[in-house]
Amino acid sequence: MEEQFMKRAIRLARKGIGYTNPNPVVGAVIVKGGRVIGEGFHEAYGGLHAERNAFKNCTEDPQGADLYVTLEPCCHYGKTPPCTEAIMEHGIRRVYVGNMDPNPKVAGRGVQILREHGIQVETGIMEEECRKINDIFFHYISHETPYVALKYAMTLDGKIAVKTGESKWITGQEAREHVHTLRHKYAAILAGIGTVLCDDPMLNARVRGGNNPVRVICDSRLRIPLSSKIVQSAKVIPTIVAACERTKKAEKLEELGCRVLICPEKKGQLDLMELFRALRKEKIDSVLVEGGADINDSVIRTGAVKKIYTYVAPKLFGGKQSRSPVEGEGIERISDAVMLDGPEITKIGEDLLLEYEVR
Ligand code: AOF
Ligand code: ZN
Repeated sequence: MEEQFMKRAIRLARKGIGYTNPNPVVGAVIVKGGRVIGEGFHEAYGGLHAERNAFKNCTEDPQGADLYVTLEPCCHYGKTPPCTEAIMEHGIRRVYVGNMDPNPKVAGRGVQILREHGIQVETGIMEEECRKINDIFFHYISHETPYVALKYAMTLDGKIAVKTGESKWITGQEAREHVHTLRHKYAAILAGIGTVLCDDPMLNARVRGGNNPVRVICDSRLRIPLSSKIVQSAKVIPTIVAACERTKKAEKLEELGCRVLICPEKKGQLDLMELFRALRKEKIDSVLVEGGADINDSVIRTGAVKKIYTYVAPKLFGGKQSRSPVEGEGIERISDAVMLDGPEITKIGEDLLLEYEVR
């Protein structure tokens, strides 16, 4: 029974994915006499928390009811008053919690306050499933870098382009559409200047009602063309051009709506770790890297990458000169490999999506 209602709360929470960053996604279900009498989720950043939405949607008096919530109720005054107060005011008898809230402002005190007021609290209900929907939040709240994920599409022989450089399209229509749901989930999308010069992409999230990620272009020498689609749309979609020095062109880019962010250089290249730190300071909780072979290698070597999404197309390209997803210098020993856990496998149209966690 407990699992059944928590599962429902998780399903509700998932509806908030992409809309709540950098806050968590949270779902809540109110149950009385074995029946659901109210439910809600955290719908958007700055909006009501899941618990308060569930109370708002109650069809009966929740006095004496049980509350199922995927994340420990908050006990702090943030953009909204503490949920612990709403729970006590409505006379909830018992609270079932998925995850404890790692936010230092809460961190166990939400549960403690409820118990001190005579409310029975059970914690750790479907903990792992609840944690999974908030992988970004859990990382963000306790690190000085965002949650970084890498995404690429390749053929079964591990190529991301044919030898002439042509790379459109590797995967089928459905997989390409799926990428847009990823872009919607992440607060920022990172690409290198090479990708902009080669493909002139938009890097937006083309899903109905979806949120566009902030576009971050790694462009140490400010080579991005003023006529590129990204620069031309920078007044509508937030765009950061990360460079190592401010040249005259920076002003022109700013006039067109870009933000030019100056990052330190490391071994002749833009220091990606410093870029990640700067993004985190601006409350960007997650970055999806959609780069080419070189930037993919550079971000992996920062150690900041937590997740890899690989789309595999049922095709073979062959060719020594056809590029692969991660290039750079490479390692000398197998024991130096970046190790991954997974995969979680989903078939999307004719392609496979493999999701790995970096160990
Ligand atoms: C949410 N939604 O449903 C719950 C949250 O910025 P605030 O004031 O909305 O507070 C955000 C914090 O509240 C968040 O980091 C988390 O610790 C806690 N719980 N947050 O956005 C919710 N229950
Ligand atoms: Zn709250």
